[in-house]
Formats: sequence, structure tokens, C-alpha cells
Amino acid sequence: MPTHLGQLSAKGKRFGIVVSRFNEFITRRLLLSAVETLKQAGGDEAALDIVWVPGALEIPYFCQKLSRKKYDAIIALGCVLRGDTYHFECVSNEVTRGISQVALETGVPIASGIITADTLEQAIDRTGLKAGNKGAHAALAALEISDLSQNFESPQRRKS
Ligand code: INI
Repeated sequence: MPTHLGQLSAKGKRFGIVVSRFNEFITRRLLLSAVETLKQAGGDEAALDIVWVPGALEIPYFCQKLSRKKYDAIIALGCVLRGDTYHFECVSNEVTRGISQVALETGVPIASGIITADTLEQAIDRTGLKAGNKGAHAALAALEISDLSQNFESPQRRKS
């Protein structure tokens, strides 16, 4: 039975990382962990482009921009924290929907490491405490889906 499983190697691969500055205390930790994970998997720092954007709402637009470059996958990193208003839902929903839309429209795999949390404590838990680090999780997902998607490219477009 043909079964497809993505390999977790970053060797020879290029990644674009879009990270938001809003809640930078959290997002910088997501970025460090994502980069470390890619390097541990054999990735070369020179093959990583990091794009800082103002907030989560700007992430899909820049993912779309990067999708025109030759990246094996894009990693989106951000942190949306609940405040007193409905704004949290708007930002969370839009960034999630936008990232999916860009991936589907461009065909470039995008791994999402966007934290949506009710409290700062919950966000910290997801940047290296109880719930691991969402930046590392997104980097691993990017490795897996970039490799997996190669299996479904037409023979001319396949890398190897
Ligand atoms: N951006 C975030 O990344 N996280 C948030 O929690 C957030 N909140 O809560 O407002 C946020 N807002 C800014 C938004 O993403 C845009 O940068 C801004 O609206 C300018 O377009």
C-alpha cells in the first residue's frame, strides 16, 4: 500500500519565516526555537530569510509575497493575546484564515506557529514551558510538509 511520510531534514532546503513584532517578548522566543530546530535538522542559516512584520494581521500578506520566492516552505510566527474587546477574535480568525488562503492559492506549504492565548501565562507555556515551543512545532511541520509536498509534484518540478 503506497504510504507517504515526510522526512524531517532541512538539508539543502530554503525557508522563509514571517514573524510579528506585536508581543515580541513571545514571538522572539518562537523565532529562536524555530531557527534552532531547522539548524538541528541540517539547515543552513544562510538559507533562512526572516521577515519581521508589525502584527499578526500583516502575516498572510507577507507570506504571499514570500510565496513568489523559491522557498520549500514558509513558517508564520505570531502571538495574539486576548484583551477586553472583540479584537482578539478578529485578529485570530483573520490571520488563521489568511494563512490557509495563501497556502491554498499559491501551493506553497505554510506552517503556522501562531499562538492565540487568553493570558500571557498561556502564551509563555507555549514558548518553551509546559506546552513545548510552538516555534519548534511549526518548524518541524514545515520540514514534514515541504518534503511531503514534493511527493505530489509533477516529475518536472520535483527537486530530486
Ligand atoms: N497583533 C498581534 O500580533 N497580536 C495581538 O494580540 C494584536 N492585538 O491584540 O491587537 C495585534 N494587533 C495588531 C494587528 O495585528 C495589526 O498589526 C494592526 O492592526 C495594524 O494593521
